[in-house]
Amino acid sequence: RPRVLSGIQPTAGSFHLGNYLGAVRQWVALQESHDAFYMVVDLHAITVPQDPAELRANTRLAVAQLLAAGLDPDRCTLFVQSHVPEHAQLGWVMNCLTGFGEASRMTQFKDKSAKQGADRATVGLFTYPVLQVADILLYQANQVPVGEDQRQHIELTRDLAERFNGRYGQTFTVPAPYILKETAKIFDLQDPAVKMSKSASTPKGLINLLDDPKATAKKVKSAVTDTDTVIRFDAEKKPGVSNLLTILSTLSGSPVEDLERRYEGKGYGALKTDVAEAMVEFVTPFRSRTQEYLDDPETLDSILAKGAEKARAVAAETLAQTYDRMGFLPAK
Ligand code: AQP
Repeated sequence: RPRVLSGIQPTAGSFHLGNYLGAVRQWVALQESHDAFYMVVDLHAITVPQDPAELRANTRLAVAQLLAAGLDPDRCTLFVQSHVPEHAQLGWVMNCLTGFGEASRMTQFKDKSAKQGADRATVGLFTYPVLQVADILLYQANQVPVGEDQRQHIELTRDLAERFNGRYGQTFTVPAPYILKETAKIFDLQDPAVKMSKSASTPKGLINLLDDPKATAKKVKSAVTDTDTVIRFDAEKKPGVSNLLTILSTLSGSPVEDLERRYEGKGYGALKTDVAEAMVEFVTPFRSRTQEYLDDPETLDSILAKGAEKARAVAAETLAQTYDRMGFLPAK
């Protein structure tokens, strides 16, 4: 079975709809056909300041949401990044292989550091994409299921894998991004020109999966559309309507063309009502399943312990081979 690897941050509060449709939904599907490794990336979370108690709670919350979304620990390896020390170890090796200019060209860093102010952004935030390279290469992943915003980081991963292989001999699998066109980028409901994001979106434009379903329905109903009246997919001219069509199509399983036909002659109100309904139908059981996992921290921790053990077996082998290729003396 080909291998996939991906990660998600332990965000305060909840995953948002972009995280779910852009990434986690694919993770659930891929565990059936792939040897799948998924992790909560707490090492990445500390690139911005974190309160320790909150980080701990948010890490459990992230795991609970992944299980509620449908990850099955018998079908995939689910773990927490800091439980596998090889991430930080290979991260250092990759740092030493990355050009400063190369890292400086990462657009996510440019955006995020600009928002935080250059003096407040940490070196960790700067080298975050390089740690991500290590995350992927440790598992010899063939594919990386992510949203469009991660494409540049996967490109960097490919470059560094090829560079290392060229310099020291074939060591790493060169991974490909796995980005579904339809859901590669879910947009802010209030500003459909920008991606839905936990840090950039306005509260009204961001759908958090664990919000009260009534609030979610309200946000959908006040989504920004356009002054036209036709319900048609056109990402450039009708970004708001197209975003709603994408959301409904993915949640309901109906192709966008079928939806266009269904709403012929109908107004935006009808579309919004149905998107709101589909959202409520999805988030209601998601919320209760998440709560069930949170109420049982022992089960959660034992899932993570098993996941870490499986992940470490793979990661340790890759790291040992990497160290050896580079000329580090073996520890006797
Ligand atoms: N709007 C989106 N559309 C499609 N995919 C998205 N992803 C994030 N936003 C969208 C994908 O979700 C996965 C996890 O991303 P993350 O760990 O970076 O989560 P996050 O930090 O909560 O995501 P944000 O909101 O994008 O963070 P900020 O505000 O920091 O920019 C990834 O595969 C990502 O592509």
